[in-house]
Amino acid sequence: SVQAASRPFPELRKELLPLIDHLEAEMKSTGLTLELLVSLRQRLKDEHFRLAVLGEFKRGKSTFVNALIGIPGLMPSATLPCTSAPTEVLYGEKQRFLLSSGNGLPGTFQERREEEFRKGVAQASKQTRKKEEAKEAASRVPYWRVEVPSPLLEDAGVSIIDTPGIGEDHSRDEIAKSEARRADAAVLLFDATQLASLEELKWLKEMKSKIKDLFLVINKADCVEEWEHLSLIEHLLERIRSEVTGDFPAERISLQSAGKAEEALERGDRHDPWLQRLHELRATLQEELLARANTIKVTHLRKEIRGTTAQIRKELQKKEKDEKDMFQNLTRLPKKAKEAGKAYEQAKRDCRIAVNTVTNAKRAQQRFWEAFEAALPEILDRFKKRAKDWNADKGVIPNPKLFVEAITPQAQESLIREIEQWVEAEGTPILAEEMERNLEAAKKAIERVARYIERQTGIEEEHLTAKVREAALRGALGGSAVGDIDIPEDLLTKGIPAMGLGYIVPHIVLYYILGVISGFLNPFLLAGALIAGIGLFFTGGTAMIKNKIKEKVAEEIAK
Ligand SMILES: Nc1nc2c(ncn2[C@@H]2O[C@H](COP(=O)(O)OP(=O)(O)OP(=O)(O)O)[C@@H](O)[C@H]2O)c(=O)[nH]1
Ligand SMILES: [Mg+2]
Repeated sequence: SVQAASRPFPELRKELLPLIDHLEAEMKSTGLTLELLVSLRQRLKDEHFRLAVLGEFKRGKSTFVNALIGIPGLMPSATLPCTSAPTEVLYGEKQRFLLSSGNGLPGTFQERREEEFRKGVAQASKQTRKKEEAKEAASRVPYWRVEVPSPLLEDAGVSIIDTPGIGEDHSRDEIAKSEARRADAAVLLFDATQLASLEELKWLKEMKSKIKDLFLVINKADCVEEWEHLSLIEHLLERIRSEVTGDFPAERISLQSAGKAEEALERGDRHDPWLQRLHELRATLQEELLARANTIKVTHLRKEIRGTTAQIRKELQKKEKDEKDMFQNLTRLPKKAKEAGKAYEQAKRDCRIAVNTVTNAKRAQQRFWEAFEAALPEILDRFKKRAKDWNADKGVIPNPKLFVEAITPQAQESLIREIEQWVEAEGTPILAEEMERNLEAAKKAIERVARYIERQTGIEEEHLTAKVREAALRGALGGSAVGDIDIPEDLLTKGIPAMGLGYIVPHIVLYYILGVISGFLNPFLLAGALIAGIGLFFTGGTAMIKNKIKEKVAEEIAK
């Protein structure tokens, strides 16, 4: 829970870090990206209340940092030339020296040896004479971080930044300014022996709006007489109020001796008045900083954590769903494959049945035709006997069309009756006998293939059937009148073939269309074509038989 904004930030951090570790362990097992947590942890660890220690060169900044955190000699001081790189001191479980490759940005630090730090931080940097080059030069300056196991830092959740002196060199000025801007609060050090130079006041005037919380320290107070102390504070306050900020609070000016405090620390003299004085300042700073750390840092962090957890939750949910789906699919897969294989085999078998139906239909046609040819002379004999004046011209009739014209209407009727009688008595049973055997099976096979195709393509059978039926029926039944001899439709389409026309043809067209649309399984494209073949037999077949009859009759008559 990140509820309590009133709780100190370090406390919150202490609570949150193990939570993040836990979350990270949980997430590791899911294989999710950990970047979010890594960066959150980094931010959490790096999110310090930054207190910058600023001042002109040799004001005792490094000494002050050492005394404040209670580790004498940590920051190299009294060195010539002077502090050249900013150094951030913060809490760590053990003392470590780290160098940043990215201007002090989180995650850019690498551990170095202490000697390297000591040498590096005090190294004389090349003077930047031109102001234009200062920014660029400042960005190239190394950035150090020192981690120390100081409970003071841990408790306060503060990092203290030792900066290069101002008013000395353009690039150092840039560094100091950028640290002042980055900081949440700053301590500006003055020298009691040369209080408030014009340069210092000018700098402060320029930076006052950029520095969030300012504390002033008159350092090296041990170098002036005690009776001067109060007037020094008053003097500085007056100048600040008249030249920088009219309402600067008096409590924010403190008189110190960092040098003496550091010495007392070295001696282990906890009752040293300078050290006591410093502790008082530290308490004030801590109080103020903690209040701000809570309101600023916690709010900031809350937002970040909320964002991160929301994102993690989303990722987890997605992952969970994916896994569930995948698992379900995996468990279903063998069954599905088996089913698919079975269905495919069945559909193939069904197609074969349909093909057989075509073959049988052809045989039926063949047998029908043979029987008709055999019966035709007899039919015509009967016709001739009944209709004596059937041929008005009595000449040779060269083709079926002329045959129709040659015979009288009564003769036509008579012939039709003769043929009708034969088809009814002899022809239909031949067709029926051949078709009956396979039609039921074909019907069922086609139904199954339909369902299979429907499942595979997702196209609803009904949807297409309605559209196709009309066209199919038009194609199948449209040409029922054959020439002028109108053989009644039900004569040939009666019975089983009629069933075939009514049922199979629309389906056949449907499957053919489905086969073409889907084109996904060649066997079914083939099946579509084969089934379409049955349809062609039923549509063209009947017409063909009718035409053949007409021709045969004409031929016979013409003889
Ligand atoms: N007498 C006295 N000397 C001090 C005090 N604080 C620092 N010094 C001395 O002042 C000199 C400069 O101290 P540093 O701490 O290096 O000062 P700085 O501001 O860090 O200097 P740069 O980093 O070079 O700008 C050293 O010789 C210190 O011993 C103090 O309170 N009293
Ligand atoms: Mg220094």
